Amino acid sequence: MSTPLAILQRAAELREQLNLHNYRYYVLDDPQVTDSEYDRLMRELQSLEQQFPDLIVPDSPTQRVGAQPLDGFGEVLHRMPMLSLENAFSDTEMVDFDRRVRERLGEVGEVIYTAEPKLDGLAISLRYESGLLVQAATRGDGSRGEDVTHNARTIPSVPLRLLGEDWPQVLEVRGEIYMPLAGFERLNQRARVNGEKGFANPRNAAAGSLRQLDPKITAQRPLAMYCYGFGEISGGPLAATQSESIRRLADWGLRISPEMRTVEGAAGCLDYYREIGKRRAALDYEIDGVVFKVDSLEQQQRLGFVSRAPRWAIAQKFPAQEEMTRLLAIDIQVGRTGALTPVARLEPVTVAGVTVTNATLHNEEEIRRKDIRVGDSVIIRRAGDVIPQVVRSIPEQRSTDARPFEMPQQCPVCGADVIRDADEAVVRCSGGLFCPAQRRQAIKHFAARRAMDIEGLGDKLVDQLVTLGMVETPADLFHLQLTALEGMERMGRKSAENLLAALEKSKRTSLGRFLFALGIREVGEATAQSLANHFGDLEPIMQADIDALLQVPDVGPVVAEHVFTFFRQAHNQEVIEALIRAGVRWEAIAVPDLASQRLAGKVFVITGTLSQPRDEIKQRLIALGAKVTGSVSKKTDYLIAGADAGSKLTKAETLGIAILDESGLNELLEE
Ligand code: JCF
Repeated sequence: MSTPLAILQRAAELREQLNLHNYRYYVLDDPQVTDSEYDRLMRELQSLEQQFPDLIVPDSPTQRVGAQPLDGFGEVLHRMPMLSLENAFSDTEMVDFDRRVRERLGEVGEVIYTAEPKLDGLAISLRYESGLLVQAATRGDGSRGEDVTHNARTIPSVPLRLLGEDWPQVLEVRGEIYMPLAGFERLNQRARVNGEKGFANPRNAAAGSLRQLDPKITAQRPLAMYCYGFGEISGGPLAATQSESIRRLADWGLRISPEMRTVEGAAGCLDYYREIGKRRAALDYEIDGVVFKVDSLEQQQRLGFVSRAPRWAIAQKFPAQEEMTRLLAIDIQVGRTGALTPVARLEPVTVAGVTVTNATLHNEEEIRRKDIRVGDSVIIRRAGDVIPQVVRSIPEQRSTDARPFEMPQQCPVCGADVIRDADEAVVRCSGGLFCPAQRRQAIKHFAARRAMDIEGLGDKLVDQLVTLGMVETPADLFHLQLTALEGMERMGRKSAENLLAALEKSKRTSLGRFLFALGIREVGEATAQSLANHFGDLEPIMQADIDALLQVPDVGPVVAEHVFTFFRQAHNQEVIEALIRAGVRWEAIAVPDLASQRLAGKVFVITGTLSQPRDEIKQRLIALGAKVTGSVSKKTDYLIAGADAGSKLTKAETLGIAILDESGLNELLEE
């Protein structure tokens, strides 16, 4: 059976549209259609190709993943070698490079360079013949690489067919395959969930993903490509300059760096280097420097090569973000909620210009996963302003007696037992506010700007006050005396007076701030405000049971439990009372009197799929005085049952509870 003409035409149309949408999305980052529209077109093409298999062509967007895994990689001979770059590790080396270029060219004026970030991925060469991708190869040793065509085809920013028609018959494009940071994080996250090790860095992840025998695996990896150079081109160069040649690639649907610029002379290069350096942390990919190339191809030709590196290009490297040092000890820090965090103490090492002596290790699980032991040689990474991290250890250099790390069973600060949260990787000190470490943090939190806003009571001062035993609970702050404060280190009469004035001023606060300042677990600013608005004053919050707390917008079972438990502790009740006696006060918030409302005392359960969000229905019922709970019991008055209601509906039926569907609910609400 031959394929009807109309079908042939439709398939061609779909291929063209899909290729264009793909280009808009992955290359230009500027999609024209929604994902669902794209999916719809793709499904239509797939279904046509299934009915009429002779429609399938190699550059069909349905054909990115090949059918069979390979047995091994073939070898590719690069007809034009894939070059490497000379490095400059300082401004001086960059300036020297520019001087050598001008001397060789006999140039009196400034040289124009193209500038671009140097991606930390792996180099690849794509070969297009008659506009079709026929081969993709890794760099290898520059002369011979590996054939990774089947995998390169799965990368959405690699066109299977070039756009337009003014491309040369043979076009070899060189560029970098990399893994965007967001995708790298997601990939490693998933690996961790599956109990796998994950990749050490995005570069390894990109290389590991491209060198897969099964293209189905590569297809699932978030890879992307930027083009920056050329191999064989039939008919000669594409333009007179590097920058113009690269721009032509963009017209054919190839992806080029939006950061590419042309700059003038060494000064222009150094400006660019600094600008990219500043923005480095904000880029969605890792770079290890900046590449400068003489822009004029005629000048490039005259400069030529030394061995495998062109004399017309240089990579100016950024200072390394990773260094090796020794892990001297793993200390434990105790946070405000008692969480024990391991901290790496390091032999001092300079990373990207800053001396690093501490690094985070997150938690016990992470230390185990990375197999980090005291005494190990470790790789430290410091990127942008983030806290330095221990990336990995080098177990090969480990002494045989190094023991795996174990969390202490007792809090290193107060000696209380350590407990492991049931569903968390976190271990906590059970000492509560009797633990000096937690007390210190609790007081810092209490004084913070968004909490009680006690101006001038910074972390250092809190540390001193707690160490000297002058403050044990937040309430003690309000009994500090001028004479005692004056006698403290780095505290004069004036600052002592200012602190007392700030303490006095902070006493007049709001219920929301006060609740937040108490530092109840999982109660952030928004939840604190929500509790305040719902209950109006402190007393009803302290009295509320779990059910009552669950009526508050955004309060779920975990938060309700923390709030309930907090106010049951005698210690917390005492501190609150002491604070109020010291003069801490707020205006009560007017709340509607639910007891007089139409649905006062009625208990509702909501189940199944409804046309409005469940939380919205819940809030409307609560506003009418009702209580909304999570499970059906004898106390339930009404079950609101949407579509596909399950066990709750059955239970309500057996208990003989009134059941309302959505229209019944609407009637009730509008009554
Ligand atoms: O981004 C890169 N890693 C990169 C590598 C950029 C370039 O323009 C390059 C390169 C390696 C060699 N250019 C050459 C000639």
